[in-house]
Amino acid sequence: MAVLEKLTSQEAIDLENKYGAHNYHPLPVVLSKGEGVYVWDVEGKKYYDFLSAYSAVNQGHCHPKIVGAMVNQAQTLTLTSRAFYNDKLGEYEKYITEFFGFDKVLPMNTGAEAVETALKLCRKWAYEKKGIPENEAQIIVCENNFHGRTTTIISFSNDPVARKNFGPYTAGFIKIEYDNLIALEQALESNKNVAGFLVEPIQGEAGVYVPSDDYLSKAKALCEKHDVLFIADEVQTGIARTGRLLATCGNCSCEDKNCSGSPNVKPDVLILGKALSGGAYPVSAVLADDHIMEVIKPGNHGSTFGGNPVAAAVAVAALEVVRDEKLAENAFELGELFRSELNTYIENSGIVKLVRGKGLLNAIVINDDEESETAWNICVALKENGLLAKPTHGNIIRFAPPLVMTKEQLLDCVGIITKTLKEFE
Ligand code: IF1
Repeated sequence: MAVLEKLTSQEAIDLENKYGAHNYHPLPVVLSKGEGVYVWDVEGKKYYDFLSAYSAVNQGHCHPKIVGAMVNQAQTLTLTSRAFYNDKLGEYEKYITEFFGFDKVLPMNTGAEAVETALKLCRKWAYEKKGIPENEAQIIVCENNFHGRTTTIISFSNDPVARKNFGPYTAGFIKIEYDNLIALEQALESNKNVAGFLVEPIQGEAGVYVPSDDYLSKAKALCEKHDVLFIADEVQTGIARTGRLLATCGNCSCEDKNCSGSPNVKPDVLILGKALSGGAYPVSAVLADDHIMEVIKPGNHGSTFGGNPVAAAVAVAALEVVRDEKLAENAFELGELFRSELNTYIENSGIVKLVRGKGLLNAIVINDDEESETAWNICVALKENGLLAKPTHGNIIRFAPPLVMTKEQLLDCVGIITKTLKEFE
């Protein structure tokens, strides 16, 4: 079979099974086209995308402005490496640092690379600025975290599937319970060599756990008290996903009329990825002010593709779309509507325990145990009914549509979701 012939879904699935590593268990759907909030499978069936590639496609599939910027730059200059300067990186660095209110950015490609970069930056700052004895730095992380899949990152994961048989593990991490300020204070007071606290403003993979309203601000205050860097992993929660430009919300440039100013925390180190490119290209970034970023000297860190001209052009376009199309405001309003509609359904539901989230990062908890197939079966039924979503852990289904969704489309999706859930009541 000539690979260029149009594949059926089953042929495409069979090819992946035969020639690809089995590191995922995808829903049985083969997508071939995306536009805005919609995707199409190879047989031409149309779906609402309610996962947005795990919050990478916040600006909608194939946004013309972002794709245009990518194609234009790709036809001009794709990659110079950082052995030389290029005419796009400095402009991008100025744009993104002013956009989020930091002095400097270290450009990388994937979220995990940006997390690794932030860990290295934190450790180097601890040795050279805080005076922690070399190789003694400790970084506090939260139970049930998800920060990526590299060996160091899974070293501080407690997900056995992500961690087992990948040892020996990287040392230097202290795990505490998420959303527990007493646990954080105790860890800070009983370990003199703490360099940083790495935290997701909302734990996405764990099941969209939104912490108490004052958690992030009080955690930041504890970090300041102990001269520890507050490192926010906003790879999934950033770029307007939670109804604010950033879930930490501090120091951002948006004039969001809904912004109650909470939690209004400016991280010492901000990690971005995913929707920083609108899902068009791997782009991630670590932002910090000079007194932290200045510990990085030539040769300390880098990447062949980090800060390449295409990434720079795409990221500027992706951020302009967030600003110009007021995606944070839209996510805030549609998120309120989504949870209100789902809560009305839940009042009389036996199958759904609750809905939780912020902005358009939400999840429902299915009234069944973690090992059950119910959440998976609901997602297969949702697919049949024209909406794509996937369980995170066991009995939790994450709902994260592109932020360009209209109110009418959202209510259409609520109709599909409730119609499908009724099939399982
Ligand atoms: C997979 C999860 C989501 C992230 C946070 C860093 C990264 C991620 C908060 C690393 C990546 C992705 C990875 C993808 C599925 C997806 C995911 F289910 F794995 F946990 F979104 F919740 N920090 N999350 O969420 O970024 O290196 O992937 O660019 O690995 O299965 P990356």
